[in-house]
Amino acid sequence: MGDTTDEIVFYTHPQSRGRIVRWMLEEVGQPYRTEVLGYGESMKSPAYLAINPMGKVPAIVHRGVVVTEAAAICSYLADAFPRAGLAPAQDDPLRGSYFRWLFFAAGPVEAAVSAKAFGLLAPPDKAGTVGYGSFEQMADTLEKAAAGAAPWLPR
Ligand SMILES: N[C@@H](CCC(=O)N[C@@H](CS)C(=O)NCC(=O)O)C(=O)O
Repeated sequence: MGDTTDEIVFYTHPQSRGRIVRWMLEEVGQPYRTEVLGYGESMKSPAYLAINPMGKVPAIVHRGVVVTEAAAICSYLADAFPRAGLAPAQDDPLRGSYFRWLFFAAGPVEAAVSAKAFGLLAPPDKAGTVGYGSFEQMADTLEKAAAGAAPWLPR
């Protein structure tokens, strides 16, 4: 930390959500340095906890700033390197749609998929209180958004 150079340092593990960021970094096309951390000790070491107090990957450090959360990192990189053309411009109304689906993936989709994997989905009478509603409602919404939407999600 404290390094304010332009170098992007990427903290990851090959079997992790770091793959999302790796893909984004490759699309951005900027050079970056990868630090592979092991699950357990090295991810929970004081040195890494100083970067991400969650002790989780992915994280990046760029110009002295830490960014964690895969979706936030992708969004940050798209804005930091606009020439890659990976996000709608600041004045493009479609930026609203871009944020909508980015946050939908990081919030309801992520939560519902994790909850389902562990058999912990909220009971139907609590659908109104959880962000994803029901798994089916989330999946149906995503499916409808993605239908015929190549190469981007629709408005
Ligand atoms: N909300 C975070 C989740 C990060 C996360 O849970 N990473 C897992 C790997 S996919 C991790 O580092 N687990 C190690 C641990 O918690 O000890 C994101 O979207 O980036």
